[in-house]
Amino acid sequence: GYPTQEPDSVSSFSVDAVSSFSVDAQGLQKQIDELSNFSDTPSPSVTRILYSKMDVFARRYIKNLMGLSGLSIREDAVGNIFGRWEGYEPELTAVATGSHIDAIPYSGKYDGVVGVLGAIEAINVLRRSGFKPRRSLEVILFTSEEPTRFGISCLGSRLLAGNEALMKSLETVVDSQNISFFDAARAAGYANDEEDLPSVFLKKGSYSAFVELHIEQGPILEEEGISIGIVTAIAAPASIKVDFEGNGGHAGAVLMPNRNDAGLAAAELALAVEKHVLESGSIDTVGTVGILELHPGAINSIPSKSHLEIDTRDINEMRRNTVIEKTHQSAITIAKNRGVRLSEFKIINQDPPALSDKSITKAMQAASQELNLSHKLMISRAYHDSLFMARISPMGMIFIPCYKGYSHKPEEYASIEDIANGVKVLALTLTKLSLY
Ligand code: HGY
Ligand code: MN
Ligand code: MN
Ligand code: MN
Repeated sequence: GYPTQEPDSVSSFSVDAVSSFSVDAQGLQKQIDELSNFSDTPSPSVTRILYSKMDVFARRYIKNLMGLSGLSIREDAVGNIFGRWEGYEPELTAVATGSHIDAIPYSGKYDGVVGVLGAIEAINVLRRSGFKPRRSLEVILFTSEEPTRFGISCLGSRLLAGNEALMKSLETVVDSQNISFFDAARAAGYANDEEDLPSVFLKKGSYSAFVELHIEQGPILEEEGISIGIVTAIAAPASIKVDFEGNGGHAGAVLMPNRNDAGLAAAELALAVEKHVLESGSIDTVGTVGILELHPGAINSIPSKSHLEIDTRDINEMRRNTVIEKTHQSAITIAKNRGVRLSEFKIINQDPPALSDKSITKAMQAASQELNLSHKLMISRAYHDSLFMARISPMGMIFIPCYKGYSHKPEEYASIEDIANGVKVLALTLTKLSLY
């Protein structure tokens, strides 16, 4: 890994370069605003779903900016986009940075975007400062970090990290309109069929480091008035899909003893998730039911089917797995007591946490110091593409404050000053990782 005390080639560059770092804050703000217009819902909300028309337009917008920054562009079969600045020792493994631009329904315009537009601006800052990369630098736009369309989070980075099971599941997965993954990918100009997928896998050691700039999506930095968060670990996410089935029937005519209400079974399970999370005894255990659908969805018809999706996480993998096991037990008990059928209890993903690479967090601390920016070590409770890049490369993340920690809603906001600070720390960190 990166040496803890910097070789003089690095420290000499970074000390005097810092003064010449200039972020085009106005231009960056304009890009953030323009990109947010590629949305299926009205401003200030952003909705940008994998392979939708808006997603394709936004991808074009980013590729254009990458081109203007002199990056050579390649796209893989699922639409991960790589913009490369060749270093003067191109045979060395490259340093990569990036994030995502897809946005869940009615969300904001900074989640992910700050780490893509900010990475491209970091390249521009380095070019303006006369920096020459030793290791090539690569900006990555990851396909579909959000689970919205096919229920799979970090689809692009999971494949880059070589997830065979995911590759298999893409052959059969369909979205809520019954469109298959490959029909959607083909329509956006990407993969035709499963033969195209293995080429997405990156070999271990493809990168000497991967770093991601992202809004904190929590309130700590803003509350403590700290400019930069340096992530030490990313919490372990899991998602579960559950279906209950009952007889349904007339909401007036069927007497209570004769009912097996799939909707109430789902409601009881949702509260059981909360109970099992709170039983963990740790503030780091979280869980919610973000999707709850009732069929037929008529006020005077007893739900004959219910579909719920559970998101539970913890920085401690064992505690998170205990919540999953207890939830599964509760689902079985609730189904028995209510005479409904538990027709599906499917764990979609149950991922371990990821630890940041110590040498990268040290480089980030040095960069923040040299830029005179207050900073602190912290964990990420949200997951990111970094969680999967950590499986094939040393990883680190830079956080910037966001308004009241709001995220995944239109009120999401980060000031251009905070974004510019993040861009400078990213740029300086990239020089350190590229020069050693
Ligand atoms: O849900 C998450 O943690 C990420 O923001 N998609
Ligand atoms: Mn998100
Ligand atoms: Mn994100
Ligand atoms: Mn289902």
